[in-house]
Amino acid sequence: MKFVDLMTEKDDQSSIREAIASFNPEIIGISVRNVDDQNMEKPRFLLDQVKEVVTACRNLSGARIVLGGAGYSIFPESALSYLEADLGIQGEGETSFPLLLERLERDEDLSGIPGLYLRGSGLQGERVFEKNLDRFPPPDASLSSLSAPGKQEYWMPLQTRRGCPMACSYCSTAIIEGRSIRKRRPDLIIEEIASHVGAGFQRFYIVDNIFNIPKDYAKEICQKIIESGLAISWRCIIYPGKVDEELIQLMAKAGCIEVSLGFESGCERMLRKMNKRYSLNDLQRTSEMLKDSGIRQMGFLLLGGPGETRESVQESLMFADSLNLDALKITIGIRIYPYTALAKTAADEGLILPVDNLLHPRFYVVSSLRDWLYDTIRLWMADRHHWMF
Ligand code: B12
Repeated sequence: MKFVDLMTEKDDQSSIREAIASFNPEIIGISVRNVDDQNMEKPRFLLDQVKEVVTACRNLSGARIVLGGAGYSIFPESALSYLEADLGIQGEGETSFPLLLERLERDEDLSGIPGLYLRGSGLQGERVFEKNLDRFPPPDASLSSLSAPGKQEYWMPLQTRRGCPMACSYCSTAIIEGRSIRKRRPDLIIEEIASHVGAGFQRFYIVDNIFNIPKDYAKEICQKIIESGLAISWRCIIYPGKVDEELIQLMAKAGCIEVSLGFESGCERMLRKMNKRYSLNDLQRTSEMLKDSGIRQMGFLLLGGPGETRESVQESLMFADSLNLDALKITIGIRIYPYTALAKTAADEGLILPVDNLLHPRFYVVSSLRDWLYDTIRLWMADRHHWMF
């Protein structure tokens, strides 16, 4: 087996050529993380780069090509057909991929494999969200192609739980990870961190879609990191409001130095429209607690969605100003993902056809606000250097 990290390789084509020549693989798995960059003004569709990778593999080898990854999982059928790979696994790879390899090796029928798609024949087996994540081995650090000198700078990804019970109107996470929360045992997480620390890594990015739900579990992880004495720094994504003083203090003590705070709007009415389960008061409070504990906060605004008006935008910008943000990322127009409330609204309003597979990015923006939004945000950003979009 060989692992090729095209994010760090200088030349995709020669890396693929060398890897294939070195051991003549029977199966090639490709992880498709991003389909596009969610940027409405100058959208970048990233699957054409992936297609080049698929084509290179095809030209150099007779191996079957299997797709997977977060981006792929949102569009299991359309991405498979666009990329012209052979198979794809939607969602978790740990159970289905080995099962697929086993069946292929024995030349057996592939039906029933959870989340498996065959190009042209669709889904082969209903998806399963594994309840016991501790059954899975931790990521094999030896497969990482990271070279020693960069270790100190690198934010090693770390996952503590999967699934999201929230139902934000525009979000695709439930399609990727499911709605039920599945947690890993905290002592196993500490073991994983310790092994990375042993290999020279000190910085971690907790890639859970939301770190602070459930709150008690988040506290337990922080507590265990503190008890372990591991001197690490980490960042994570938190859901506003679902925090208390104790959690924020524990996070700071455990090494959390920055959180992403996707509050998305500073208008109470818009928060309800997005199906957010926090209020502006909750947000204010979260931001204050973070400031008091010395954790940096990176805010996110998502402007132009259903119900947005000039007034609600102004409210959001003023509200963002009132928080203690170290940085703010503003997104204008919301990328429409399949099976979301936003997709339904967009179809009802005739903005997209109900049959659109949405693989090529489509954005929701209140059309009368589009140009005004860009002008307004540029104006506000002129003297706010910590804002970006
Ligand atoms: C954490 C996260 C981030 C962090 C990343 C931190 C880091 N150092 O990695 C931050 C906040 C920085 C970030 C930024 C962005 N992100 Co982001 N992010 C996520 C999130 C929440 C989790 C990703 C993750 O690491 N999961 C944990 C790992 C273990 O899971 P996984 O990679 O999916 O792998 C599993 C399976 O997919 C499968 N699998 C994976 N590969 C393969 C391969 C094969 C062959 C098989 C069989 C299976 C398989 O098995 C694995 C284990 O079960 C996802 C949403 C989500 N819930 O997945 C969005 C997500 C990936 N991000 C997304 C986007 C768009 C972005 C940004 C472009 C946003 C922006 N406008 O700036 C940037 C781009 C950053 C970049 N350079 O890529 C989108 C991508 C969709 C799209 N439209 O392309 C997602 C899906 C969110 C969404 N909107 O739906 N992100």
